[in-house]
Amino acid sequence: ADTTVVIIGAGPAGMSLANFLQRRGVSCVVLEMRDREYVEGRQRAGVIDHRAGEIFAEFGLDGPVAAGGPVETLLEIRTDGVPRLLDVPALAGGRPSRLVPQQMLVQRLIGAFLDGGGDLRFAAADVTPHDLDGDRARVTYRDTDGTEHELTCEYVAGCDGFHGVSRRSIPEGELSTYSFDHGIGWYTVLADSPAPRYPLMAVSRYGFAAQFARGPYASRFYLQYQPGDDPRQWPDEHTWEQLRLRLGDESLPAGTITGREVVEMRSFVAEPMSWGRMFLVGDAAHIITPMGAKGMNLAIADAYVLARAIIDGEGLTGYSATCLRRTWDYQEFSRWYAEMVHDAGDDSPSGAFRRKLALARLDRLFRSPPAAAAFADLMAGTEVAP
Ligand code: RFL
Repeated sequence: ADTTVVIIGAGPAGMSLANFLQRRGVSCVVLEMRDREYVEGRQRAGVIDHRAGEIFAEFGLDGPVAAGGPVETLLEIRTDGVPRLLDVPALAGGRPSRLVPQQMLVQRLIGAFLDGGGDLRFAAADVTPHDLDGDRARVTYRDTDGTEHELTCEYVAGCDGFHGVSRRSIPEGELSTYSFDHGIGWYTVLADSPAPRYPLMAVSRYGFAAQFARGPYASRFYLQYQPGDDPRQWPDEHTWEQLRLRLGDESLPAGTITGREVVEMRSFVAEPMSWGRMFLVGDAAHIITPMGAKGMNLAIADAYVLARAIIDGEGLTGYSATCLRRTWDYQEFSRWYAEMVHDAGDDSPSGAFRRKLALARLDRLFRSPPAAAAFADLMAGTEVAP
């Protein structure tokens, strides 16, 4: 074969896997349909959890990848403007997460892989896997000149996100899919506004809002919106007004908004996560809501399980079951978290009842050490036995 693993997609999943394999001398080629500038500029997630940090450290990538990322300390939960602080790393037994914006993580992973002599081909068009159930798989693509190329390999790692080609290349009927619409509208803006002192989640009768640091002078805000509303039509002044109400902070300065996006609060899982020589990794196999910040961390954890199985040569039969166990654990966590903070701003009679439940759930985190520890454990990221 031309290489051991063809990796489709150079996001967090694909570039983590590529670096793990490279560090253990397993050959791979990465095919990415976009150009480098695009891939390195895509802003999304911002936190690598403690477990992901351990994984990078195991491959000597802690410094090159996670360096400089401030350690997360307290989490602020503000209820109707009243702040309370939760020491999540301490509650998790001293396991802090780290602030590393996704585009910085991807930039660093690409840099480390190329510095190590890695083979990464950008602008690869029409990437198509073939012979996934044969003795050897093939992947074809076209370069920018339109020239067709073919790579033979032992394994194909489908790291091409939810809309990629990998999952679609598995014959229909071989996968069971599960999807869920959480029925919550979420609007996110990226703004040049000072980072909050602590990651901040605010629950109020005006709805949910959150603010997270994306570097020292940038923040990502999230705002819940009512079904039927279209926040993309909101004037920026309305967004700031809503943020001030929900965060209970009249003096919140209005910065320049540099990005606006409606986030689908949607979950999706495909089972199994492999078929023949194709292994789905990250968003190609599952989508999770941003509540709990697990999307990118799941991608890194999947990449780790696949890399270990290939490096150790112990067979790949357990890959899917191991990854799915963690995926469902995190899906449940994310749903629980979303219910806890989104039911507080609905004034219908059943909404008023759910608001009380939501506040009780939040309150439990501050009253019950076991409840707080369970929450913190999931925030830090869990290891699952195969
Ligand atoms: P990605 O990042 O989508 O990367 C897939 C790569 O594959 C390429 N590709 C192809 N290449 C070749 N041929 C094809 N046919 C291809 N099709 C696609 C794409 O160009 C791309 O480079 O998937 P990956 O690597 O699995 O990583 C997953 C994460 O990106 C995702 O889970 C997170 O961004 C989700 N997410 C968050 N996760 C967190 O852990 N914490 C967060 O706070 C968080 N916030 C977020 C988020 C996602 C968001 N959006 C918009 C989806 C906030 C937002 C707004």
